[in-house]
Amino acid sequence: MKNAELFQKAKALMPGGVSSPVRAFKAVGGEPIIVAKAEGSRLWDVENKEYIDFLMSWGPLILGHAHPKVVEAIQEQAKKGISYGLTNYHEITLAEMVTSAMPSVEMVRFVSSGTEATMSAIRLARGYTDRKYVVKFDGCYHGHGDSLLVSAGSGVATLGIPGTPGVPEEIASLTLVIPYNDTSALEEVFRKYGEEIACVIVEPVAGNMGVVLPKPGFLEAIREVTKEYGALVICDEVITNFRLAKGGAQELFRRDPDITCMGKILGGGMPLGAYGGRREIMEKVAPEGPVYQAGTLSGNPLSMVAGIATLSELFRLNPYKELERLTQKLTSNLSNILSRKGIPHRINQIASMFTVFFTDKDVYDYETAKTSDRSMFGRFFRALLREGVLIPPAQFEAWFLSTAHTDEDVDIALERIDRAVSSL
Ligand code: HOZ
Repeated sequence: MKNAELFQKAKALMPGGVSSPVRAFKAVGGEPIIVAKAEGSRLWDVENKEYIDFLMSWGPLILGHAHPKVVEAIQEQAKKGISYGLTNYHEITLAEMVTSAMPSVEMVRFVSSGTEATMSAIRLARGYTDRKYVVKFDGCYHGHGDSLLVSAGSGVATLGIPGTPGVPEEIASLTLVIPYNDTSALEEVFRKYGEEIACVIVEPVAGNMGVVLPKPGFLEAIREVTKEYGALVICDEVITNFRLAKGGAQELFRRDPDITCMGKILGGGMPLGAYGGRREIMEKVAPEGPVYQAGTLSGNPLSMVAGIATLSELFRLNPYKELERLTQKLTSNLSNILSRKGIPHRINQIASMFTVFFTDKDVYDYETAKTSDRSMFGRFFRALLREGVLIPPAQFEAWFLSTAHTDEDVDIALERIDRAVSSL
């Protein structure tokens, strides 16, 4: 089977030939690969070409592909039933793991994706405060819910889709967008709309305009101004939960959001999201309270056991220091390769996630992220792919490392990157 033939067939059957836009490799040129299998740090396409994988399914696979403990947990559970549509005891175990890892989360509701988590969290914030406005930051991406697709990052930014056809103006106008890391704009928007703002939703470390770190004082300013005006803080940790530390970005930056959205690593690669927060707020969720949200597959036992197996192994290994060392080895050598070839760049890194921007400007918000030379990124991506290194097929995303990546993987990847960059 050939990638190209299969992709032609896929295009006739699915919009763009994909189930999610960024997979079409549209912004980087060239045809996408069709995956056959993956294990550890490696992935193979249907032509049996092997890649060292730094995409890692966009973040969930902190233990690498097909980790034996996760696979075994899924297999064992599958024999006992794939879905019950009733509460299973694994939900209670995972809820205990989540609430003890993140002290700000006293109660949690499991859903099936990060998008569902953020959509539900916004509804909860509006229901709790009885207010309508949501503040979000330019270039942050919180899934594809109507209120959150305004000035969004990720595929919306990558494909340059301006507004969002399908989202009525009346709904879009309830989302107030300001630049990331801009404390004055934040204070200004609260001065103007403060009494009507339900919440501020933020990626504590942005991962969907590429990796962008919060400036000192930015997250603190969000907490202060929301407290002053009685609005809630929703921390979107779908990428950062269990990635930056056991307790996510909120542990690292000592933050106490009102609601936290989770996903990705939480489900170890199975479809799983969650939102949780202070008891008093979560008690507004049905059936305890009046804010309705439901799902036939919510709390699905396969996702639960995959999440439990992933978090158990992660907590046992506590690999954060080692992951950071390996990631720094990759980013510092990658930066040297680019510098030797005279290619302007900035690498924004935290823990085991990072983004390479082809620019000579520091990247601290979406405007500065957009100074990256995207045609260079496309050439870089394609050259890496030819050499057998898979990275996100989009500028405004993050590379991820896992515990399955070794020093040898990084050495081989750097040799391939060196060859690829020479060919640019
Ligand atoms: N940035 C997205 C998730 N955080 C990429 C995945 C997708 O859109 O398919």
